[in-house]
Amino acid sequence: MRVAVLGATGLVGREMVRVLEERNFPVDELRLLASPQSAGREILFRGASWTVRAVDERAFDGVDLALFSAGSGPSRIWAPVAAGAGSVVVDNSSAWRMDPSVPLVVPEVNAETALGRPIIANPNCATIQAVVAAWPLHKEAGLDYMSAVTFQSVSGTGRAAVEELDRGSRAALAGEEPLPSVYPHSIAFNALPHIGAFDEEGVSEEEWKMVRESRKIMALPDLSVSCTTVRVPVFRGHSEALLFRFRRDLAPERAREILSRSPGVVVVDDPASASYPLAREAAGTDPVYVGRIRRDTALDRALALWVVSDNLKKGAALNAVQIGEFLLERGALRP
Ligand code: 11C
Repeated sequence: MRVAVLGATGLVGREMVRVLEERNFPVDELRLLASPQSAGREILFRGASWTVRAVDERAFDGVDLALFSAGSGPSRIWAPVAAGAGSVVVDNSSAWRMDPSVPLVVPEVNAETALGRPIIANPNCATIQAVVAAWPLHKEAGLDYMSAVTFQSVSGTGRAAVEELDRGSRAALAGEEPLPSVYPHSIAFNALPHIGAFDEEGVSEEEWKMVRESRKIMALPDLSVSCTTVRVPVFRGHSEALLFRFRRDLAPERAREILSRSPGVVVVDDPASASYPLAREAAGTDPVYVGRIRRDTALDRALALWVVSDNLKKGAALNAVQIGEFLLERGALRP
């Protein structure tokens, strides 16, 4: 199997390489691709050093699976080139997500939609963990409303933001005023209700991703979704306060039982012993952790949950590789 990673030097690209290795994906040749500025860097894979090369028109020749995490602009240019060369593209940018001809895939929810498609979109990290938790409960009780308030780590923005949190925290502790450059305000010891640009109604891009992508992945076009997305001073791992309202009553005990045997989910839910999902414990791990499962204090037939996952793993690289694994299992990749 020839596998390409476009955007190989970015945070998600590097995680893709690690996840391919960790899961023992059958890679015979790994083609690490990036912009010309990043070409020549070396990345370790299975104990050997692989050189990053600049992406060009021939870069995807012979490639079976191309994992993209290079941003929307490069994706729009290179996904058709890779697909034209016969590769299956799994794209982590937002370029193709809402294109009706492109499936938006979370394997635990809608893996089958990926079959036979040249370009497959990997959803936004905050959306993935919400739908992994929502889907098994929807199948039981019929989801009709979802509210989400997110607490998203800086690694969702990229390496410069990780450095900004580190620098800003040190500066603040030294009694200096941290100077932000990535975010409009200092992220150190702060919470910014601002992820992506705001539209004329004041809704942010990240909030629209939660609304639109959840509907598309779960094939629930009429699902009502409320959302506020917030950036918090956490390095890795997104947390979400979710509220699901169902058509039929669903007891918290039953929801816990269903989630405990749902793929990709780990229930951590014993508030009496201060046991609930935490970003620092989720960081570097695969599952979507769910806890604080309880009836909502206001709405009938509604449950409140606390859902945490590593945004670079299940929220990005792992989900993309799992799509590749599903295609491989179904014989939908060449060789
Ligand atoms: C964040 N969710 O945490 C974003 C990162 O559309 O894939 C991922 C952006 C995307 O800032």
